[in-house]
Amino acid sequence: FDAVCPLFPRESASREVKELSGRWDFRADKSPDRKQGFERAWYKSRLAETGPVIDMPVPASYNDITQDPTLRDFIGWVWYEREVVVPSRWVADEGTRVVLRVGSAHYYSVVWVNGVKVTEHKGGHLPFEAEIGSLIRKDPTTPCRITIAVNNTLTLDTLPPGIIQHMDDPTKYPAGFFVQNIYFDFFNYAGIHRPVLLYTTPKAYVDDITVVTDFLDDTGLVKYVVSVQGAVTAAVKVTLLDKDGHSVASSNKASGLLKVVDVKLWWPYLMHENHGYLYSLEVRLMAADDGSTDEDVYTLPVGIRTVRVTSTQFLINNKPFYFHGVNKHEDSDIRGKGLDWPLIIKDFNLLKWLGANSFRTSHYPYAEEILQMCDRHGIVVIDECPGVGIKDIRSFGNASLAHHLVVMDELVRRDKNHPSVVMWSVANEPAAEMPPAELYFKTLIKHTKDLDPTRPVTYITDSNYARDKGAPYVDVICVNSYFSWYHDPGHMEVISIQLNSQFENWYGKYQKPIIQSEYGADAVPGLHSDPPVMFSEEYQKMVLQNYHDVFDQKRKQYVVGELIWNFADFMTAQGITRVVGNKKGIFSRQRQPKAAAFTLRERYWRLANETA
Ligand code: GCB
Repeated sequence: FDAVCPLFPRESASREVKELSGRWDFRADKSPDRKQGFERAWYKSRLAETGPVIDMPVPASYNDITQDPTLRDFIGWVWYEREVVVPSRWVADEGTRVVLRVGSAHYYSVVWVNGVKVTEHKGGHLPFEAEIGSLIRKDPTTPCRITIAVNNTLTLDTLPPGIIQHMDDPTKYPAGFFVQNIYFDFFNYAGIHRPVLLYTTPKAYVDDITVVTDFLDDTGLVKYVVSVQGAVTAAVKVTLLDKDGHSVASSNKASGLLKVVDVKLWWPYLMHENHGYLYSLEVRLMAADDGSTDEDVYTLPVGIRTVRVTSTQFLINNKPFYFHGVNKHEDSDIRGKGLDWPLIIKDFNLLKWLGANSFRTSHYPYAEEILQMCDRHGIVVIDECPGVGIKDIRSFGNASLAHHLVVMDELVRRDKNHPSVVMWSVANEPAAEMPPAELYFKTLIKHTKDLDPTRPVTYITDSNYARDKGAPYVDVICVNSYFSWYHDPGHMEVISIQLNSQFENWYGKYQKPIIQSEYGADAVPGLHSDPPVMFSEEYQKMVLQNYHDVFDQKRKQYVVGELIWNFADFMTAQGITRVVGNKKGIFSRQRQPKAAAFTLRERYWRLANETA
């Protein structure tokens, strides 16, 4: 299968994009073993010819779209299909590459065009694509039929891992009954979550660009490498433009170093008036002299900044950076994990209202569109892979590790050029005290550093500092703790003691900077109690305040950040500790503030003013 082009599909003078968002035909394969679609080759003709179909929006999770409880909790293959009219000039011109790209589909996908399999992909949060020009040219008069089968089953070797449990006792369960067990705390939404599109490039095209930035006094340094496909000789011209479109540096080489005088650095939100300053790197692949290939143009946003970690600090542009931000989810009513622009922009407005300067992409890579917003607004990102819930010892096996390494390849390849991404997180709360965790994390972190030597690497731990086997390999210690919630529920008086010991123990053992990567408490919106009791808005607010007192002592030493769990309430599997989902949001799922949001807002703006 084709490798994925790492470049986000953008329109240019040489490239066109056709979005396939909207209504698709859909059917869940409810046969007992879920294999009927493959056995009867549903991809060979129109889906509506092999059985009933329903309307399904793309992008969106399918779970909350209908009134059918068996679709909400469905496990197995679902089938999507739509026909698209391909512009005749794309078909007519043999020199045009036509690429079908899926932003993400959860979890395993197989794609056919006019009944011919063109690609498959494992993993729910990263893009995949296939060149389909020759297929659509075979029969230019019929519309192009795209079929995508998606399976949400999670096993011990998937990321995140899960396990299917068959219940065979006929006195308790109907025949063939099985459940999907998961080890993570969010609903396993499924379907085509990000846009599906067709885009074109010329036959010879810019396949990848890598930039690494630095600066010396007032001079910005942009090291770049352009990779080209389909050209015999590649004449490349690169031009770096400032925000006003003025050229500030250029070169005629496919790789090199651009120098920018009086550089405007990329700064985090609220740290500088130039927060989120972006240059544009225009890369031009010249047409061949003999006319055999056309010109290709691709423009990449570039933020010039550096990242470095010392034993007590996290430095951006050599200045100490303190993360005051949130953990998020891609989650909302009706659309589940489907990409939704109103939601994205609303969330950025709320982040800015809060005075948050950062978030972690808990617990999987977010849409590229979201990272582009972070670049523009100066929101700093800890980019997390879907390594959440690695709890079963079998998930530390060779097959799991091999897949985890591939996921890091795909993630770094996709996100390496975002100035907002300052650190990779390879996992969340793994069973890091188990013996195989040491080699697993040593290998995984080394692999990630080989892929990208410019960014620190971490994983998020809730293990005991004395027994955590991966901590020696991380650059920053990221700790989650829920004092007076999961431990000593109702006793806020323990927080200051336990949190102080937590920091002192970790720092004492490792002398690395520490981020409180999660803390918080559930609050059902509108539930009030004074004196505060658990699940009331007052209790949530007081828990945060007790944590903040300790952060204020320790941030003068080696604590470099605090990320609240969570930005907003989100859906989870059903269970006795979840009241229609996780309620640790400081905003409700509909993005209305709870009392804690105002507490945090006051604090974040104060912190921002101190460090500006
Ligand atoms: C955690 C997990 C997060 C959960 C949260 C909670 O430690 O990292 O995914 O949602 O706790 O609320 O239990």
